[in-house]
Amino acid sequence: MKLKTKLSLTIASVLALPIQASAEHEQLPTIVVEGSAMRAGTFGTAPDSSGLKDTASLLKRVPGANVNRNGPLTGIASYRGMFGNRINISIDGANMKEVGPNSMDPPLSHIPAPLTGKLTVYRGIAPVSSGIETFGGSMHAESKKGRFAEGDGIETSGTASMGYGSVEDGHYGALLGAVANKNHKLYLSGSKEQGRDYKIRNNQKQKNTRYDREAFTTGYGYQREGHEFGINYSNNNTGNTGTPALPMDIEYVRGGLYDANYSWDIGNGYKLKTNIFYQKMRHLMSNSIMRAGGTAMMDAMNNRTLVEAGGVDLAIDMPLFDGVLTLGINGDQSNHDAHAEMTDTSSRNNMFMMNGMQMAASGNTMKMNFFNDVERDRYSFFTEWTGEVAENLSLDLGARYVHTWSNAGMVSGGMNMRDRNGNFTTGMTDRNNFNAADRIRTFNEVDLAAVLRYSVSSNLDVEVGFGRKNRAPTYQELYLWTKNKAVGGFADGNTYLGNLDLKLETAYQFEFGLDWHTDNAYVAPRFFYHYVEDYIQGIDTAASDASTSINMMGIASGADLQWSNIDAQLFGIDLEAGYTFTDNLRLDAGLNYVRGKRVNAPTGDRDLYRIAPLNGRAQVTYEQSGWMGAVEGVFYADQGDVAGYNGEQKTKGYMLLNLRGKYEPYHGVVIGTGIENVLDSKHFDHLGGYVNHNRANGRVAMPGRNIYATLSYNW
Ligand SMILES: [Cu+2]
Repeated sequence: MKLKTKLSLTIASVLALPIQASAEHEQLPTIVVEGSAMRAGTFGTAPDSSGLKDTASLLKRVPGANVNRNGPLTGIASYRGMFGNRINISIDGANMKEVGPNSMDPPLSHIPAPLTGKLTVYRGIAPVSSGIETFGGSMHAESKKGRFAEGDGIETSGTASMGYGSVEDGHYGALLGAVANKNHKLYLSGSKEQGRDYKIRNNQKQKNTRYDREAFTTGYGYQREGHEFGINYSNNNTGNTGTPALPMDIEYVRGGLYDANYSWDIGNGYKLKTNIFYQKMRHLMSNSIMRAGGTAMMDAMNNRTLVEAGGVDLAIDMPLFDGVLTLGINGDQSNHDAHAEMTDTSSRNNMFMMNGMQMAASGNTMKMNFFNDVERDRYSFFTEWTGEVAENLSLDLGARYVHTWSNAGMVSGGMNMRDRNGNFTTGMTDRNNFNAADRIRTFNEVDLAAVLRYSVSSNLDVEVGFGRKNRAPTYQELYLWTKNKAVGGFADGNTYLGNLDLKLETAYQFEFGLDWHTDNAYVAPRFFYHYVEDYIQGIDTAASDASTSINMMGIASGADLQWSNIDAQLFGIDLEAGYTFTDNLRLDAGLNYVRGKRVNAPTGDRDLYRIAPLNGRAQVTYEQSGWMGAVEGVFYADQGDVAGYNGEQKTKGYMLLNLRGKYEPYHGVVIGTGIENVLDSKHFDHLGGYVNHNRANGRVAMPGRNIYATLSYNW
């Protein structure tokens, strides 16, 4: 495709060579933004230190993207106001499922940053080929896997990295080694990260932010003229790790992902790609490892969860007209279980008892399965054509069909409430209703995407895109049978009730982008407008009021909200710009704005929840062969456009100053250092949650000043 070649050539000429050279010795994942003007490495050369452990943190540097941070390792990807399940994320080609019903382990947390090789984000309307439901965007992370040998002999390659951050007294270390010849490759890696509660300002600490994780990956690769095969395993063992924005913390997340892929370049433009994965993970969360759960202050609570999932992808490329036609099928299946235990140790929560009396002095344990035998299966096929329709005019056209089937088993347990006479109620209304209901749900979706790119001149490209994307409700949104806070990391401080009557969401998307670039400057704004039919959001309903209504003394204690369908629109702009002053000195900047509103709201409460305020960043980089230094300013505006329905709190704007440096004393050895939040000021991230999932506690504060140092060696 002529246009694409031209584009990449332009990008290469904008790129100063030292950036490219240093990128290959980067201890960090390379950020690739598909369909974007973002110059490789512009921001990636000096990411913040949290990006050294958590891949999701890197999204803050991607135009339009951000992170909903519920904990140090719990970063939920957000793109243009959409987040969680609305974004398709794959890890090594697998559409991984979370084991935590409250997204304590979002997919990007599976492989730690030091072992992540590449993070790809599709800018604008994601192609249908990039995943099963690419409703709000699509992202792919790939783990590092070493290299095949270039010569005839056996070669080794690898990476070793370590780092320290003062703000949480945190450290990490990672080692990957590969031995390979031209055809075979074996690799093995391991990593460890650990840190304490981070400091805010003046040595105050933010509770429940310590972390502890070990990971390892191993795999084998084979390649021969036209054939490439790989089989990989990645294991995550997260130990006691805080999630301050959620009601509990992580005791552990353990388990692994197996994936195998094969691609065959048949010739004459024909290509075959296949991928298969299997995943099994276990998780335990509780409120007694970092909080007062299990004491007279707070009843003990824990939740044991399990996920088992697998999937298959197959795609064939073939030439058609002046382009490539891709036909593909995808399918995956996941099974979820969550069994909670609550032990009555406190008279403060009034969790079990009535009249302020404790149920049993010794503590009474109640068991309950929130999700039992939940299964969700997706079957999908797609076709996509990418090619040139006229001189300097390229077109991507795609269509995808998805069939989703889900079911949930019978549940047991529930609030052992006593009735007015002091007898335990046996017939919990919520449970009985749920068990009596038909719980099988199916959804059929047709996604369409059309993106037109026109190269007006050697300096200006224009992109126009239209899309229709769908998302079926999650199992949590459908099957949360009694009021609870396990809602996919929503972290708004409310309790929710699921809804078996949910319809799927349909978004109509429009995109308009300009990319102006010369040899030493670029400006690339993107405008977008999304209209979402049946957007799923919490509403105060009769059912939510009635949930767990059998309470003591006949006082209603319903769920705050129930998942329901409304209509919504999201629109905004994200922009990236830069200027190269000399071969050594350049400026890069980004600006993001998104507004999300309910359509036809019955009251004045229109704003959607967890939308990042207007924000931007600018970085001046001085780079010479061997070293670089950068001054970075980050700016977030006040966010006053907050959701009323769930009591979202406003946040104040802030600015951060960061200084970073990097030095390469020998080829492959990189020393990095920097100071973040130089002024040690105290701020609140609008996309963070509330301390202990309680709005009365206010928001989780962001880290104070952090001095960090890293060392890496790549060979
Ligand atoms: Cu959890």
